Amino acid sequence: KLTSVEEFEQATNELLENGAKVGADAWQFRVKNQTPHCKFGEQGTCCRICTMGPCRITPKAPRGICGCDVHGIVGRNFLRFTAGGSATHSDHGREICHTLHEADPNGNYKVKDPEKLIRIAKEWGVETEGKDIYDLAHEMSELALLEYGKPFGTQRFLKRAPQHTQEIWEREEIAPRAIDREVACSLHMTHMGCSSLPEALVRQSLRSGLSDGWGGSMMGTEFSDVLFGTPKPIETEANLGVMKEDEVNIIVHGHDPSLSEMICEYADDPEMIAYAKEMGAKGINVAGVCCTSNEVAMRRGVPMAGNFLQQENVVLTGACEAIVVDVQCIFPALGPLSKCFHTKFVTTSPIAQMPDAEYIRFNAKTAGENAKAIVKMAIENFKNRKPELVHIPHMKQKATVGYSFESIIKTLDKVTNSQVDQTGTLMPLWQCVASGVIRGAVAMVGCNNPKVRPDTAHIELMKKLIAHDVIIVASGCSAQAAARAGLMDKRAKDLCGAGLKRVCELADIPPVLHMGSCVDISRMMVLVAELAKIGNVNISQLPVVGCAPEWMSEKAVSIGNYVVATGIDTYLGVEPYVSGSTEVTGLLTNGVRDWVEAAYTVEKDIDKLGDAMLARIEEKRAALGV
Ligand code: BF8
Ligand code: SF4
Repeated sequence: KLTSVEEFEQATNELLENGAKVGADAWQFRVKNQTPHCKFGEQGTCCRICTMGPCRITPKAPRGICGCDVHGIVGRNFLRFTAGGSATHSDHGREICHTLHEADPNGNYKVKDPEKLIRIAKEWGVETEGKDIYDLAHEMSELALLEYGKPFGTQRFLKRAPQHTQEIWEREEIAPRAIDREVACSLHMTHMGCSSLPEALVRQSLRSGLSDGWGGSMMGTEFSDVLFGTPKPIETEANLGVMKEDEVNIIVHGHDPSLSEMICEYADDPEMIAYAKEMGAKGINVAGVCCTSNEVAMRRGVPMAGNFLQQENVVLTGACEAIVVDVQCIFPALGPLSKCFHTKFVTTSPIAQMPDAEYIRFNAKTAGENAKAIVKMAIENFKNRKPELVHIPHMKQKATVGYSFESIIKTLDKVTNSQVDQTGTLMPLWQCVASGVIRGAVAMVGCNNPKVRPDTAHIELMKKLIAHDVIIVASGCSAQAAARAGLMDKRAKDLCGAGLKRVCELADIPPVLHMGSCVDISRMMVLVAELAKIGNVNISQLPVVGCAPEWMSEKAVSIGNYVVATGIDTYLGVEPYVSGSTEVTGLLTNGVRDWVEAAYTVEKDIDKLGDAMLARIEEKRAALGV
């Protein structure tokens, strides 16, 4: 039985009551103070990139002081928004490359998947024969870091795309060069007195997005796998019920597995467990929030406490000894909120420093000591719990996660039958799609957002799609919504149409496959690229679409841009701030199709959004003649 959104909300309400006892604030209250939002902001029609302004476009004032029209202003804002996301994902990728540089057989970070490292090295034309794996790791990390600033050429991983896609990127001049260059170029283009032509701004938005998806994020994913292991199917649990009343609860939150992996290592350390027992707890329980949770769930089966909009809830349980964060999607609210309880709010990165936190600066060289200090701090905090404030909603679901591209291939080999002799490829998946047993696939991704009843869009859309024999690959907070609802439990096959149900049974998979964190949307890019190759079609011909029904962050727009630029139609349930310009809106929802064979659809009505995706999938099938 699925857990319903009503049940999620009931649990949240109980937690808000718990918080009221200690005067805790929460996003549910702050939303009220911020509504209605500024119309200029919502439509993207305010410009504040120079101090002649800020300029706001109205019917009476159709141009800024410099003469820029609304299309230029909206386009520039959109490009800056994208560049923020590309920079963020790619800088996460860069941190991973630095961690790879620290890899040492006797140090904190090891090479857990040497085969994958060798595979990528060969792909990049690096000599591997007779080389020590750690020497190779260091060499590869240096090459990877050069992808951020090399003066010439485009991203190395673009070659993974089908020839046709690569030709489009060349033809349209959107093949991303050095990653930092695309971000800097975007900021340059949007400086006062540079680009105000919507076509130019949207084109650069696509290129900047591509530098993320096929550059920084892809390196983030690939080298995380090299360091921490490539995910394989693994059992875990999801929702707040994974927190334990009688154990030290450490919540890891953020994105970079370099931190969370170390915390998990030390939480498993017998010495630490003994210490926790000495302090009166039965043990140490690590659970996750946001993408870092996806990272450790995919590789270790660490339970998922919740997604973005549940981050305050973990503290509101009164049972969180420490919430340890690195970068991205962390509410600054966690500082003051933790002070209402006994919780330690631990920041660890110079990139994300916040008031009312304990700052333990984490870096690759001292990672072991840092992690140990944090785990110890949490253990020693157990005694400060106020039993009268402990309230853990007993609600959780089982989930099978860990579907990296590699493990999807392995899983598919199980459904291989006599007609399909190509094991180790996506041929079985292609045949399921071509025969219509599976109608298509939807990549469900992105955040949740108070503008949409949280998690409803994710869950309702997934239920609708699987009932129509559409398989789901999910990542980020969307994946966590699915897991908390129970859609990653293999038994969710009973909610599928007959075709998808059969595939779930044969392959022994849930109908919603967890592919990881948001940087791991790069795994989905590899998946569609390989599927197109094996089907001998273009990516844009596949009955596949992307969907971010509750997105909120700049990163999500960067993702949207690379997904569209890869030839995949993308459906949004929240408006990117572009409605103020007919030209920019026209380009994004239609015009870019002439460049990259795909475009955006924005639809706030969730039911209509689902229908639109299903219709698109069927259109693609009809065009393919399957
Ligand atoms: O990168 S889905 S709220 S946690 S931005 Fe953030 Fe959105 Fe969650 Fe991960 Ni992605
Ligand atoms: Fe106004 Fe132009 Fe300056 Fe923007 S760049 S704030 S539109 S004067």
